[in-house]
Amino acid sequence: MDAAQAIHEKFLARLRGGTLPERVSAADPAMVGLSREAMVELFYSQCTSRQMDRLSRKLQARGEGFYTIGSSGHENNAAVAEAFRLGDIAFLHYRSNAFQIHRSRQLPGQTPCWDMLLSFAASAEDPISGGRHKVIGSRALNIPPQTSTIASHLPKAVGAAFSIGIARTLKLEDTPLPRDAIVLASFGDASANHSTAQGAFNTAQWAAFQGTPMPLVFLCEDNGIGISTRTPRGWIAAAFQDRAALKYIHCSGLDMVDAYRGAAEAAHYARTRRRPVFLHMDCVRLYGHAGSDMQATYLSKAEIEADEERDPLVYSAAIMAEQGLLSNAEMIEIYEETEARLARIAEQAITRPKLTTSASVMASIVPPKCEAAKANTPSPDDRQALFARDAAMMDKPQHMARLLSWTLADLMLAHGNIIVAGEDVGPKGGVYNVTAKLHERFGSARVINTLLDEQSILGLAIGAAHNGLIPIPEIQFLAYVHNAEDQIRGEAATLSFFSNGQYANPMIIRIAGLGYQKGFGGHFHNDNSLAIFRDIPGLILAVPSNGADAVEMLRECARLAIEEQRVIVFVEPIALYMTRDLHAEGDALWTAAYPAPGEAKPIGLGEIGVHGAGKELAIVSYANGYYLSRQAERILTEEHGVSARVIDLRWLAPLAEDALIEATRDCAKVLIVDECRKTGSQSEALMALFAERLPGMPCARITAEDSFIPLGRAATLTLPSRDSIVAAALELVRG
Ligand SMILES: Cc1ncc(C[n+]2csc(CCOP(=O)(O)OP(=O)(O)O)c2C)c(N)n1
Repeated sequence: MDAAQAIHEKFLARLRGGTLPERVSAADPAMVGLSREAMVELFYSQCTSRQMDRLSRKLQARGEGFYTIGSSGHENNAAVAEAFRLGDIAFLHYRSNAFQIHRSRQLPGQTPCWDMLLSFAASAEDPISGGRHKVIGSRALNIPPQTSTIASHLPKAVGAAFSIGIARTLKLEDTPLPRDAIVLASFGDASANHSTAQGAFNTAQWAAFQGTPMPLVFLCEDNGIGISTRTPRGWIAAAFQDRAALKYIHCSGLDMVDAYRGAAEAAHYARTRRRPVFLHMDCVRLYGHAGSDMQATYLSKAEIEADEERDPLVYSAAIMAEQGLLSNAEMIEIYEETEARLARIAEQAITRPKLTTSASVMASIVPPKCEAAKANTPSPDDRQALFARDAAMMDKPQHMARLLSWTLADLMLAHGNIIVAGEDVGPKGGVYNVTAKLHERFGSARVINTLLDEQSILGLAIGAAHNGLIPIPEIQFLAYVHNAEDQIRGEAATLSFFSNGQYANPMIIRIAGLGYQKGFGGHFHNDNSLAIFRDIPGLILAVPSNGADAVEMLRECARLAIEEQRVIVFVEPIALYMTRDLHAEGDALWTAAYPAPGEAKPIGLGEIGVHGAGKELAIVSYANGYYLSRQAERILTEEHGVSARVIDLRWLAPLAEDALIEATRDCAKVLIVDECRKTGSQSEALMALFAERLPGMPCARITAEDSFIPLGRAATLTLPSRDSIVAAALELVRG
């Protein structure tokens, strides 16, 4: 028999036969502060959650539903919801339906079952994801939707908890999370082992250990198994009950009163002490992992039956009976009436419209524009004070690193909700001084030296963005973003899509990267691939080649984050940070004077740079490739009589296709210079673009080899050089 049916029948048989079991806990409702009304309401929520599970399986069998990962056995999430406030943002495990159902009681006018059934049916009217994903979530209930990647929501939960303290210190008004809010992040016992989860626990501990407020409850819903792999008995308790600066609380998820006791204690501790808690709740997984999972292939019949005997709904019924709250007949009536009511709602939900066009699917990839946070227009005096110690340098041309640093300072002065976070960005000012003096100017609450963990840095940014901050996280070197890539690819970039544009996490991720460094090297400091950013829908990838552009591009990125809620990756070419000269020593052609905000011509998203007007050849490049192409162009003109123009892409994603076609259309030939590895490089997209949009245009490319970068003088052997660009250009032009 189907597990859901077996458990259903056992529940009814126990109620009809009057054979309810002993409770698994002696926790007393009055002692833990659980009122009689609340207990009855919890029972209702639990029955609703159970019947939603049963219904979703039936809908899937009919081809009307698309998701059956169940919450059965985890119904005491309702008791957790009872212990938390609506203002407590909840990043939930996928078995937490009962949490959402029960939380909805805190807000009048909610229709959680209708909402969830629309989601089961993948209807475009599903209020959380618009039919894009079956997720638990509700904007009104302060439950952002989570992706399927287990544990990946934990770093942002830490970030959100951290941001509550930051907002408090900065006295920011109107942040989405109240000042006394706490954060809830739930996950399974197998997920607790994931390095992402472990990183999040460690980060919360690291912060709390040094007194940083971290009002956060990690809820481990321990059902003893992850798909088919058993968690060693006792592992979660052994691994978590004695960690530095992490309070451990255990409760039974089989007993409503004990679950509430544990959750209330955890919430109280996190709220009053502003310190993190690990709440360990025993649960049972009743229907196997998900729809098609056959438990019998990896669990014995006896094991499955033993689990079925631990049904929390049966224990809740025992509590109702013990406390004289509901008779067995009344419980049967509630259970069956819930089933019938939900079935009626489902018949309506499955008729609601689905997503029918690619445009409707894609409508929420880019988040909606928002009311811009109030920019404080700094007075000249404010700016003068800000830059007092740099005044002597400010009217002289400077290199990119210093120009970026001043741009950051001006942005932070104008927008009190911008924070900068990363490894060593504080008093040291970062490895390349780009965040120099920001710490002394804006303090530790806005210029945050993080621990050494890229997932946590990006998680901090995502969580802080959920709370109305505009984070500018820094990744020290491009090669080190890869171990945290999912936080961009799977989390930050997907949030608007999966929440139908209701949630956004605007941020500018600054990353120092690319090759050509002299004297400091090896592959990991000269990583020359941007492939991982090129295929992420909605992500903006900015790569300036010079300081003047970098200033205006960073200002545009701030506007895009603040006004348009965009996620931006801003890659800064390390080799050009301190570069001053272009053609000859002392020419200072790669420096620029720092323009105050509004003084220089802005560079909008998608605006490319065009140098020269030669018609024989257009060289299309970016970053170091653009710099070298500018050197090559002079040789081509002066020594070979080739008239060329050099185009700087500036924005690699989205590619400014129309602008590029317009800027090259009147040229005879196009040479693409790409410093990234040939495979996966932008040159692939550019070759395709020219083939499609300018058929017949002779087009060639020069790229880096598919190699890693070696040390010392060999560091540039695999990369395009000024001379190889000249050679490739001559070959193309002269045929
Ligand atoms: C990073 C990642 N790896 C693998 C998976 C596939 N997967 C989905 S759920 C799951 C098991 C999770 O078990 P547990 O955390 O104990 O939660 P439970 O399902 O038991 O509630 C796995 C391996 C995933 N979703 N994400």
